[in-house]
Amino acid sequence: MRIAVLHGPNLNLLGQREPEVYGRETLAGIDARLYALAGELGVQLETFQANGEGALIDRIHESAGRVQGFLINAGAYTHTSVALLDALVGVGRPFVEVHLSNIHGREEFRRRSLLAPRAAGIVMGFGADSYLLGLRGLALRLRASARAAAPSEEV
Ligand code: CA2
Repeated sequence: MRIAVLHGPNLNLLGQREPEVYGRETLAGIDARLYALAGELGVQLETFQANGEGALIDRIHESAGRVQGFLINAGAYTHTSVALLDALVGVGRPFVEVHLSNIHGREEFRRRSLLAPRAAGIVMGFGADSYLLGLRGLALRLRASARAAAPSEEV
């Protein structure tokens, strides 16, 4: 089982700015924790960060053939990008949406996620742990789907 982790705009700044909102952990630190957990779960992982919407969409298209699902923090595109939603839905792989902060406890414009209605699940408000919880949830979901599709095989 292989999962792609996608980090959206400005998340490369993690740990350097706004620690009171987003914590002190760097993106590299989060990725390292995700790789460690993926090892425990027996999942293969790839991670990617981009500030541009097009780069994220290209990555979704390009990686969809080799991964079974996506774990995505789309950053501010969560609230604005129909194109990103279309890409995720278009490739036909389940995705889990994650956020460091609780977007419902912040400004009005952050409370709506365009991705949420099509997400397999959403985890928010636990800082970097949101990613780890989201990865566990996605791996469980993918494993259950694989078992349902091929009950006698080891998945
Ligand atoms: O809480 C989250 O994970 C967000 O997806 C983070 C986005 C924000 O636009 C969403 O509403 C909620 C922002 C990511 C920007 O990250 C920064 C990190 C450090 C310094 C500046 C920005």
